[in-house]
Amino acid sequence: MCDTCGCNTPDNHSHNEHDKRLLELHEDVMSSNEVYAQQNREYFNKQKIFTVNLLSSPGSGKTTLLEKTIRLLKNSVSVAVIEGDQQTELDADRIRSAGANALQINTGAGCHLDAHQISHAIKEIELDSNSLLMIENVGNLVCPSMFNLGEHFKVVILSVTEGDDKPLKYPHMFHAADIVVFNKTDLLPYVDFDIEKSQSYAKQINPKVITFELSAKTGEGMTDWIDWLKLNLTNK
Ligand SMILES: Nc1nc2c(ncn2[C@@H]2O[C@H](COP(=O)(O)OP(=O)(O)OP(=O)(O)O)[C@@H](O)[C@H]2O)c(=O)[nH]1
Ligand SMILES: [Mg+2]
Repeated sequence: MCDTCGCNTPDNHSHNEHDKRLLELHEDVMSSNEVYAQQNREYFNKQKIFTVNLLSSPGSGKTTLLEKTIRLLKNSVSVAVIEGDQQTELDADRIRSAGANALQINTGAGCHLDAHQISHAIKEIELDSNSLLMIENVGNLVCPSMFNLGEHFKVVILSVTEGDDKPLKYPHMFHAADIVVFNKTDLLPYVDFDIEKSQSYAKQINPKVITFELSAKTGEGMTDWIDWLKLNLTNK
């Protein structure tokens, strides 16, 4: 083993060579992910399955937003959820209780879902044509942004307890976002979070981003989010 970097190549290897190998490996992983993502997207388009990928830090309210969305939509559209967590089936159980079909992926040490995992999951879970598929990614604002799953939109959820500076501090995530949902607005009176400032930071990173403000807990502001989903479902 190399004493300098700890890799399994002989200890006299050049570190330029080592860096080059790491770069090649990274490119292989990303290009293989893109192939699966493209296949997933073709499947979603063919079956008219509108697919959103929900990303956020742990606890910002992804599952709560999914539960509320399912309860509001399940009588008019077929909804399924793929849940990504390092461990447990807890979120998938919550989704089933809300009335939707759910499949849990446990990533173990992995910090994100990838398109290959989704390609297996969509074979396992029963998806109807003309339906809505929501994917809850593993909670963190870093790695999930790098992996395209074949989804139509990436939705980043930022809760008002996290600090309004997050778009500037995690620019890759907010650059990848199509939508930013500001959640837990019921807590605004109790925290120092300037929504307008945070929106302007998100638009500074990504001028095309669409934003919603809501409380998944009280339901306030949910109408705009639900209308946006319905509009995209009918356009599929
Ligand atoms: N006050 C308030 N609490 C909320 C809201 N949305 C979610 N919560 C609470 O925030 C906590 C975390 O919510 P979850 O929905 O589990 O968050 P998550 O993003 O799915 O968490 P992970 O899957 O662990 O990343 C729970 O205690 C929720 O009840 C909201 O709009 N307002
Ligand atoms: Mg969750």
